[in-house]
Amino acid sequence: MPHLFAPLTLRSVTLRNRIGVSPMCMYSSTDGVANDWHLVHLGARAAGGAGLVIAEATAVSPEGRITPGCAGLWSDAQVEPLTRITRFIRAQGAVPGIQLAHAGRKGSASRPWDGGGHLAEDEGGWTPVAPSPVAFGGALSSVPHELTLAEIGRVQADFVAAARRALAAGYEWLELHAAHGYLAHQFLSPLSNQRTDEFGGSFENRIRFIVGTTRAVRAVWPENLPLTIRLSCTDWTDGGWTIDESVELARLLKAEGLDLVDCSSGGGVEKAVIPVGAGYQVPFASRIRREAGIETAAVGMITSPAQADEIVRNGHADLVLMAREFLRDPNWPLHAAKELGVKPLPAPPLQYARAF
Ligand code: 531
Repeated sequence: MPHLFAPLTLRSVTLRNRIGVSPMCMYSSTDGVANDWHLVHLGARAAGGAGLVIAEATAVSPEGRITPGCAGLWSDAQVEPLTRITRFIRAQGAVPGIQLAHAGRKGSASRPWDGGGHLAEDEGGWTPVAPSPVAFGGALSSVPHELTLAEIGRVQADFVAAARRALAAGYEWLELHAAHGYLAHQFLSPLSNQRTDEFGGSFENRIRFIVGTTRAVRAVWPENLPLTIRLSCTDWTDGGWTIDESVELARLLKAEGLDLVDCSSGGGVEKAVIPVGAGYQVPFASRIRREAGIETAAVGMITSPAQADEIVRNGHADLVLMAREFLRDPNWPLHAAKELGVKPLPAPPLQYARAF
């Protein structure tokens, strides 16, 4: 089994190690356009030695944003500032990735540091959309508009158009966000999907949105570049989406040309009881990898080099993604290599060499 600092090749993209920066919302865009903050945030972590740097949940349409500050790729004007970022990430030896997303009923919220609740239209918000007119609950109390069949097709077309723009911006790794209670997850879970048409009810119907979206995106995303998905592998709630369903979905998506499943969990309902602890989601990555025969990424409460290395060495996942740990230490990979005694040590940027 490879170790944390062994390269990973998917299609014709090779990561220099198995360490990725998880997509993290920055809530710092205006009209969905990336700026200096995003360049520094993502660029610093590429310079810090990550193999993969994934840009935050990037909305495929304005109403698909979580907050008015979220990133977007619904317009050609959003491409150029991202091109600057992908160029810098690549120059540091990392692979630039992006997560495409639609927030569904969790959209139209204020930024977390402003409370995170739903915004009214006169506060800069909009009417969120969803598979069914069921509010998330708590501070996300707006009842969403139930998508019509034509509107579902439109959202899927938005994913395709955004994927084309991501390619134009220089991204080499595309992740579809189907986790954390956002639109694709809302279709998957019976707790949020109460439709009686071909997009709701049976497993086959609930997965129809993401299977169709994956197929349509794969058709425009180049053959030589990896296409991946983030799943909430379980709702941690009776009557919700399950790990067994995730395994089955992973098998089906592999047949559609999907290359990797990024295994997260939760976020679909307000009151789930989640056993959060070190590496608590790793068993999902391990099971999907083993039973669906697809590459996986482990994410969630992964902080120490030994822990990350163990996940890869024991074949639980092919890649480890970290979020908060990368906020604490942008140079985590360089520090981890030293701690693990990796030989030869990965080279820091020449400008920083004297510090490592
Ligand atoms: C945290 C989160 C993790 C797991 C379940 C629910 C929420 N994140 C998720 C982010 C937005 C900010 C909070 C996204 O997935 C876009």
